[in-house]
Amino acid sequence: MILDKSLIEQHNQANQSLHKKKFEGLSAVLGDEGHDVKTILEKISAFQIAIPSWALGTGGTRFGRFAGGGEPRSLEEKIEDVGLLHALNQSSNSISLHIPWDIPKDPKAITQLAASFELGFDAVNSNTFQDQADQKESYKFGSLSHTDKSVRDQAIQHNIEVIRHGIELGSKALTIWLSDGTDFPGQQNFRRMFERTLDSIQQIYAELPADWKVLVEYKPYEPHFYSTVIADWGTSLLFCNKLGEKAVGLVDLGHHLPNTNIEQIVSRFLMEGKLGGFHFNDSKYGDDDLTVGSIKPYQLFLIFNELVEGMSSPEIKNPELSWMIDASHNIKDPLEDLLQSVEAIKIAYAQALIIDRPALERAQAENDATLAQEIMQNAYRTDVRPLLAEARLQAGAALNPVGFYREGKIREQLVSQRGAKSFATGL
Ligand code: LRH
Ligand code: MN
Repeated sequence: MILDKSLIEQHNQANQSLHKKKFEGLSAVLGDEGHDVKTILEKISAFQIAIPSWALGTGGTRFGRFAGGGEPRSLEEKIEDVGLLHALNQSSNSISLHIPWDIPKDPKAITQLAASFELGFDAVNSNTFQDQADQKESYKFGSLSHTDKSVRDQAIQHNIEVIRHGIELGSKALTIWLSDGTDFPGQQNFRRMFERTLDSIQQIYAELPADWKVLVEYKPYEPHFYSTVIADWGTSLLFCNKLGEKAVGLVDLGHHLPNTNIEQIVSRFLMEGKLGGFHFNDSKYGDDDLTVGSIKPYQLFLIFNELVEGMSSPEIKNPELSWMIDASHNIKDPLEDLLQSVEAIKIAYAQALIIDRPALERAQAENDATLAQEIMQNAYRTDVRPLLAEARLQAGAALNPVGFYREGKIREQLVSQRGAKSFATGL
């Protein structure tokens, strides 16, 4: 669906006066606190988040899936939906594809269609966690770590094929999330599984173009429930250091055991110059893939505090990061959910940008934990949403994307175009 920009102007007209009051009030306060609001707005506008091609339809669990209707039936319609999100928030200018769920049959046409929506392609994702209908070897007992060389070779070839698709689309990174693992003690030798996996990824690494990265995503469990080859950040970093400078870690917020200090993991990866990017989502228990900031918004703020501190520090030499969402929508409208997630990520970024860093460093030097918390939470408890809205307004996007989406009855229009039972590939 191509959005008529004049509708966005009408929406902004109707919401302008209240927005102006909030924005001018906040800008005055931030100015008094010594912040350069113009620079903050530029940073907020420049911050773009990639949308996962596998999260534009309704997700589900093994217990059920409740389709919401009007889902994209093809990669072309998925690009249209991401184009719609980007038109509403001017903050989602790329798509992360998952192969083979979204194979670009005509890469030239797909790239042109994406460009017509001002979209590009972020990391491409391989998939050796499912058996495809026409597949010769099964991944039941693993893929890149499999005991059988012919299975490993098949998985290696798949990843090389994914790189080729990415090159045709202008992507610059391959994401490897390896589901390989075991369900029972004694089922496999941990060291041999690691060594086979390293050898396999080294063969994939050798096929990476000079300006590409491989993002090594870790996850503690699921689909295996006793061990996972790449289970935690330490193992991801081990692989990255053994593979080479193109290999960097991918932090999926849902891939941590309860109460893990993720912000410290981010600080460690940054310190080593090995932080490649994020799969943003939120969770209360496991890899729940919920709306970003819906459960633990303070943790997200603390993660962005490490990012802003690290990325502005001359000591840190870290490559450019891939900012991506990885979510699954069981009950919410997928597009509303993604709009809320992008907003939550940018809220955490903006809050981290207004932390009084010199004062915080002084409090840290004086071991004044009380003052440090006051400084951190002054930023966290500042409603920065008028900054995001102003950045959208200046970029020609909607002051209130979810409000516009509902007022415009966008889902109803998609259902009338695509039908109530249309089904999107993905999770
Ligand atoms: C695994 C994961 C991975 C994707 C998949 C869709 O849980 O986070 O990033 O390949 O979700
Ligand atoms: Mn992920």
